[in-house]
Amino acid sequence: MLSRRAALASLALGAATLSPGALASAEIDDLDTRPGLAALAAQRRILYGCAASTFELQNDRFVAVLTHEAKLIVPEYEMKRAALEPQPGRYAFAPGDALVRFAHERGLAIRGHTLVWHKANPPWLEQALSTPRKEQILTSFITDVVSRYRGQMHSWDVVNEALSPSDGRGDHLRQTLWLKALGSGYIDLAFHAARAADPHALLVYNDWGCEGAGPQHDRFRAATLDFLERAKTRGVPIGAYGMQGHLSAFGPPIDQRKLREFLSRVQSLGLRILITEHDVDDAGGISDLAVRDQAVADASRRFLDVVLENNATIGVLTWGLSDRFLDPPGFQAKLMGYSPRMLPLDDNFRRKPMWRGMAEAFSLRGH
Ligand code: 9MR
Repeated sequence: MLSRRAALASLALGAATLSPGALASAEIDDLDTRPGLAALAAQRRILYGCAASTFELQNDRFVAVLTHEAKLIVPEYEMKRAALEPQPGRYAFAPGDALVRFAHERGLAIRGHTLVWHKANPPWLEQALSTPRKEQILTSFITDVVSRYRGQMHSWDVVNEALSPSDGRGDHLRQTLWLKALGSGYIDLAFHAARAADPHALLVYNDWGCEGAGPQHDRFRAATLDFLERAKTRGVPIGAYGMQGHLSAFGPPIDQRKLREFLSRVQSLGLRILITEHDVDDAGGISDLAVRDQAVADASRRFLDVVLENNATIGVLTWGLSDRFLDPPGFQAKLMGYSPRMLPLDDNFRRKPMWRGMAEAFSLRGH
């Protein structure tokens, strides 16, 4: 199913062009021209980027802010299979193409998200996976999509969220339509197909579950390390571990020691580390804005300080840049009567404490 924003975006997209019109000079004057996150990160040889959508990029003022702050984008929705292949074998590339073109015109890198996931799939997929063509259903999509953008992508999230230790399997794999149809070999098939279609893009295994504190996360970290190690031993061409980095401002704080240890073990497997979807959920706290913003900033900083210590870390992406485009508030936030503030910029594109914390963390890296 299309998300609200994706549906709006496909309506708004029309001829699939995202070139913004000229900005009124008063609007430009209003924008912060001090160095953005990407410039600060670049001084430490890190990429900073964010998820973006065709819907958001209809806003000229936001485009100016985004191109100032970020050096890398990732489509929030447009390269998921539900968006790319709504009918079997009939691709809808226009929104994805528009984002790739936008990135190139603006001097930004772009990464792809995501080739194999148990969510955001077209409705026809599950039935097609019960036919003898099931393996091809997996690999031909990867071949077609990765080949189309060959040489143009910084990296691809090849497989997303395939682990779920609580599902009880020795290999830690999540029970999904892919596992059911193809067995555990689907992971290897996917990475090899992606590698064959683009020899240079960094291939990423992307997941959550290793960021947090508590026994569940200990188990997730151990499972992830075991999974990555076995995949490397089999010669699966995984180049990086993508840590999503969805945090919670008012939940248990992350355990920096455990996170540090986990990331150095990822590094010792010869993998790069990319933070792919960082944001900080501020649901559940008190409603005072300044307190919430500071709690978000503190949680982010606590996380990024550890992540940036590791020199296998090549970049940090937030899952969006401005609170303006966040999905509608969840039930809890509605009860509290406030909208979520999970990202570096507020809903008027002004820098928040989270922005300042990130800027400081980038500036301190390596010191
Ligand atoms: O933020 C995305 C939301 O707008 C989409 O409706 C949803 C389904 O496509 O995916 C969300 O992004 C998810 C990402 O693709 C994978 N990790 C979790 C993200 C947040 O839920």
